[in-house]
Amino acid sequence: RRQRQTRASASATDRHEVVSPKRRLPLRKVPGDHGPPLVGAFKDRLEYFYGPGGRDGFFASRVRAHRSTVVRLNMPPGPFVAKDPRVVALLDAASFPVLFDTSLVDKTDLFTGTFMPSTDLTGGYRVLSYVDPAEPNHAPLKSLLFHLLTHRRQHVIPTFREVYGDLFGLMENDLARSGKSDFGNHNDAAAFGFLCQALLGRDPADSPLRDEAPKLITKWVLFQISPLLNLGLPTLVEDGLLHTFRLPPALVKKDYGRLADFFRDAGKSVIDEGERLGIAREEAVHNILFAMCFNSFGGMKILFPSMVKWLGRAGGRTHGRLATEVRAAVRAHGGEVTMQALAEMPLVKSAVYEALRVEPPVAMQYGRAKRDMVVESHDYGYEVREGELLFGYQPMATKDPRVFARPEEYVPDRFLGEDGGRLLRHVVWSNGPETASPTLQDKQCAGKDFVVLIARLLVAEIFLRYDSFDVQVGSGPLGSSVTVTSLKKATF
Ligand code: HEM
Ligand code: 243
Repeated sequence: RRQRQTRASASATDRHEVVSPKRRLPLRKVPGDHGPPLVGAFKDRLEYFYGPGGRDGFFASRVRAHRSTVVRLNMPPGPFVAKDPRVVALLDAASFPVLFDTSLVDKTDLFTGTFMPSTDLTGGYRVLSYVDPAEPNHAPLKSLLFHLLTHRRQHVIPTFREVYGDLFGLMENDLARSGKSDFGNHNDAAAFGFLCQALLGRDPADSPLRDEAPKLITKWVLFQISPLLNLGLPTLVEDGLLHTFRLPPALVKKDYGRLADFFRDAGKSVIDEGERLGIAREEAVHNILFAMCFNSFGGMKILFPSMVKWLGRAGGRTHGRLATEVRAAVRAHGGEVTMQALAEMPLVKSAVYEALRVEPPVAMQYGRAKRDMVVESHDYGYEVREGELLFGYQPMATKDPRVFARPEEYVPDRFLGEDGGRLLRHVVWSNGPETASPTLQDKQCAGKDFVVLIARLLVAEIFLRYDSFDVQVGSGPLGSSVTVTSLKKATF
């Protein structure tokens, strides 16, 4: 049977290397066990959410106990939300990328992990994020989202500058009044306004949604992923309710309807394009809604505070280098932020990649083995059977000490130069290497380039306006909560 197994090596960059005999490593059975039914899942869930080391500690303790970075364990939520919590966890940079190889793993309905939220929350449709590339609607839907992200490309930078310029104006007012300003609240409002104006040419403030969309969306997101979140409620309430049962979709139906009405109207030209691609108008509506509200708004809600946190903590010397670089590049382009000016900001680029490495905004990815195979880590090959669920915890891949020096540190210039560039393929926030682009055949994030662009725009905007700034950081259910405590206006 050895011959019929496929060997998946993660450090592999091409098909040739995947089966390269050079990488034959000693075989090892995946260590760890799932414990008895129900009890094992329950114990792992409690440790994951409420254990002393938190989520990171949960995985690190398994690696220590079994002296292995590929282990069996149960992932939350388990019963009664998920049918089967058992996974083979990939906890290093070498084994993780097997999840990107759609010839080896099936991604059907695995977007949120071991359970899929009710399609009642998405207009009755299985939206693209849950669809495997082998399904016939994957390619048309992904094409539609590429269109959504590119058809108004000339509006992205000016709209971003206008909306996020206003955000910093509001934050300056807060600071003048009370000495601090919460970034998250302002970011929620700005993110949705920016997305709709840039990608659809419509300001939600001038629609029946008024300024309510961020609240409606946040609640709707909660109804989908509450089984995965630590909301800081009393343990018995939170675990006994939110992690054990699904919240009834009927309770957000009205909110969802208002969002759908907005996109049905504001998205007309994108929906038209969907029709040309063979996508029914209603299916396009709900896919556009999901891409804008879950993927894009949800992503910005996690990534932008994370960017501000790591930049803020990086300190004055780094701020000075960034401000110098950004202002020189913008001056060289007639005082405008352009794609060309951004291309001439190597430190900004590196600082963005480094934030995406040190804190990947979406930490967990899943894929089901399509056949018996050997998953290769650095030192061992692990036998995996067809049908087993593979799970990757991305922070342990992108902070693998075998790949990255000082892995836990935010090193803004890490990716500069030739040596830095060689590390980029190990940055995998987008469900693929940073050196690759999403295609119609894979599950790499459709928004990859857009996300990197707007993160660079955020850094550029900050350092055009300010020489330096300070932050206070706390944690929230979806990423960091960041309070800005000073903004030092640009002096050069
Ligand atoms: C897929 C992360 C923004 C659209 C993914 C996946 C990840 C991810 C990890 C893979 C999920 C999986 O299959 O396991 C992020 C992060 C974002 C972001 C961290 C922001 C910070 C966006 C944006 C869009 C988008 C702006 C806009 C269209 C998608 C879509 C997929 C996807 C459509 C599924 C791709 C496919 O089916 O081939 N994203 N994303 N994402 N993302 Fe993003
Ligand atoms: O702790 C966490 O990582 C919380 C986020 C759970 C996300 C569920 C799984 C979603 C998978 C990929 C998502 C990609 C995005 O485009 C944006 C995520 C926005 C989450 C609100």
